[in-house]
Amino acid sequence: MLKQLLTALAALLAAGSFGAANAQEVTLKGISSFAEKTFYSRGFERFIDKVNADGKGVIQINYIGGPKAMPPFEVGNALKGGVVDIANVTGAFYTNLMPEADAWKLTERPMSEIRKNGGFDYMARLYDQKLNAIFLARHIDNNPFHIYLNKPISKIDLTDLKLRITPVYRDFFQSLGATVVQTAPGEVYTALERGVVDGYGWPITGIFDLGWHEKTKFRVDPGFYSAEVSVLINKDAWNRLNAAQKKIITDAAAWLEAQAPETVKENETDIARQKAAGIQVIAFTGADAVAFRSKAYEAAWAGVLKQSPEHGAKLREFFAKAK
Ligand code: 173
Repeated sequence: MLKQLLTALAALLAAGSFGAANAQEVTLKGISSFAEKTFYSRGFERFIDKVNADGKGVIQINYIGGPKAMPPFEVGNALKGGVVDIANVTGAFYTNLMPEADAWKLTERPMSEIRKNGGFDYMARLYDQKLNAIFLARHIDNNPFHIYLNKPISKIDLTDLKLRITPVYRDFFQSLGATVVQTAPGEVYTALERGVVDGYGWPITGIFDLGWHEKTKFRVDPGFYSAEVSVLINKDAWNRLNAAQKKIITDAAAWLEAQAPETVKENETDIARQKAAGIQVIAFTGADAVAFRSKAYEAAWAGVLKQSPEHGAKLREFFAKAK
């Protein structure tokens, strides 16, 4: 009798008709706004490997790929509409939907603190309202941006220079007199090669991934801000998950975000690699460095406040260094 019951139960489970849809393995469609296997995709790829290992028979992520599959500035829209379920993307790439997301670059406190001081919850509400999404994990932090140039500068002035940007750098570079042109990362190499731009903004890591070191003469120090790349999930996709599926995702997300401080080691590796590649450092030091960095933050916060006065003021309280 018991044996018969168990056989019947096994048949039901195999047919997926037991416990309705909840017992079935769910597959989420995942996309990265950075090229596959390059620095800013690697954390997401580790996250996918973990979910797919821990989630066998429960939840899986089908990794569609990077910008070859979808233009990076479209990823926010695709996530919002549920065209993709889970995305690796930085706030600057979806400012069309949520200008406040670009303020992540201005955090001067660790994410562990921002998750406690109300800043994370404040942002989470904006992700809910504006992007129909849940912010799972920031895997890039402590990773400064820099100006890379092919023409030297001797003072903090970018007049007569044409620089490749994303929203990350716009206000700061323009405040220093630069002419700016926005491109996806995939277009930077060609823009440099053709002399369409005299330089570009990019973090300290990753310029080797797409070969830009071949077309880069100078890096300007110090760096500024803290690059943010994060894993987001569409809210409807999230709401369809059962408790076990959600747990696999949230555990992997916490695991991934906990690794973000290790970005610092990669910063050091790429600084050495840039030096070995012959990239010269134009260093502003002392009071110049202080002025350079405070200009960077002032210009960016002014930009955030202009686009979103109320939320911007709150975010500044949560994100900026305590005075
Ligand atoms: O320069 C960029 O494309 C950009 O905005 C960015 C943001 C985070 C990480 C790497 C690049």
